[in-house]
Amino acid sequence: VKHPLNSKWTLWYTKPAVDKNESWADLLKPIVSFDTVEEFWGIYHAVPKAVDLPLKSDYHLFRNDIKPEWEDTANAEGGKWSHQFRSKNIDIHEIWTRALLSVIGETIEDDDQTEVNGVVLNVRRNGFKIGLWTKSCDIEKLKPIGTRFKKVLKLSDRDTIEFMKHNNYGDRNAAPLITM
Ligand code: M7G
Repeated sequence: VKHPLNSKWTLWYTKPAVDKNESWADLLKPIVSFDTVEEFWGIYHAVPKAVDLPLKSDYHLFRNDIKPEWEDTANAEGGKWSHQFRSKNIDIHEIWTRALLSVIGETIEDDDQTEVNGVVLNVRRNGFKIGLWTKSCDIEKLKPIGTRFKKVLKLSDRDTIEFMKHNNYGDRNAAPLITM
């Protein structure tokens, strides 16, 4: 017996660029799609753990046929909640697993919502970053999702998450829409 998820999900991977000529689109590839709990665990055990990924790589898990890009129509009006883990003293494997489960199990959002489009892990020199991508920038919807996201990431009271709209990405002076 297989246990269906509410949506199909696709895992994408961004490999680190080896030279400057490689574009974002050349580096980003879908790996595998699934729509049951059992398929999720099979894939989870088959792919490299977060701790074993190279610097400058990303994992992206996105709903249905949404691409993990600002340009996708499902993302264009939205943004992301994100947190950068500056401490090396975290179990990123466990935290990333919790993030994946909260997204595919939809415990990160209310039952009547599909506000969350996907979740992204960035492996960077200054620490791991996890982003939760949403369909809208509706503050009333984003706040409860953000509260749950902080719990999923096991953040302390001192830690914050920021919500940035995608449409001001690249603008160094842009302020977060919400910090909490
Ligand atoms: P990042 O991986 O989101 O952040 O973006 P970080 O490496 O600063 O932590 C890195 C770069 O990847 C951006 O400056 C863009 O060149 C490219 N990039 C990232 N995203 C998410 C997109 C996207 O959605 N669309 C396009 N066209 N480029 C992107």
